[in-house]
Amino acid sequence: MFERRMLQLYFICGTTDVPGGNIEQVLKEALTAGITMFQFREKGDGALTGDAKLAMALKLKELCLHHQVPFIVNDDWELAVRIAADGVHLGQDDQDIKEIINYFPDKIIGLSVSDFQEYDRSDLTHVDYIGVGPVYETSSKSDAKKPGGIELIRKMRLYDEDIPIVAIGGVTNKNCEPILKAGADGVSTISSIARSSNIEQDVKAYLHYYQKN
Ligand code: TZP
Ligand code: MG
Repeated sequence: MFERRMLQLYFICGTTDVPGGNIEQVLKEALTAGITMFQFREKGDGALTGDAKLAMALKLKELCLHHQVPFIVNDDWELAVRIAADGVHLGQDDQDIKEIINYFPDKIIGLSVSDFQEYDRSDLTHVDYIGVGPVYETSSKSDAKKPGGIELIRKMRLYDEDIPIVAIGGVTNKNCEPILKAGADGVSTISSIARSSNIEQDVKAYLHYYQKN
């Protein structure tokens, strides 16, 4: 069951996002340090497929379960159903949520929204949170749209005062404060954790912003 605070530090990762390739080790460290949600986003050149992807998803789900952190699958809703993940995150061009909602009773559903046109054409009936971005430039998504900056978050929050928002794209623990002040409930990141040389320190620096507010 979704809770808004789960969005505070939402780590997204696939095997190809990790230099050296040890996603399990990275996730273990990130969970121990206090991430609040995890999304398995296995895509792009060299990504695992088939049984190897399934086996990795099961291992990562197990790690999340141990830390009581929701495990979300990006795009691949059939995999999410098959392994009884805590939820699925879909993009604008992925499966229509209405058609699969019956497979996700009481599960978490996230949707990517990069601008107001996308917001307007999205049916948010079953959506628990929206991922809004990119806020800043990102090198983790090849087809990312133009960054909308803090203004995108501020305007989205005014546009919908209630929907849980997690900001994405180029976020680090050095630039997250204005994003949260602009009305995001949390931030999501790939590279600032996957490529961190000190995951514990970097995760704690993010969480610090919630402790002081
Ligand atoms: N959607 C919009 S930007 C992005 C996704 C998946 C990539 C975010 O990666 P990073 O490394 O945190 O900029
Ligand atoms: Mg997608």
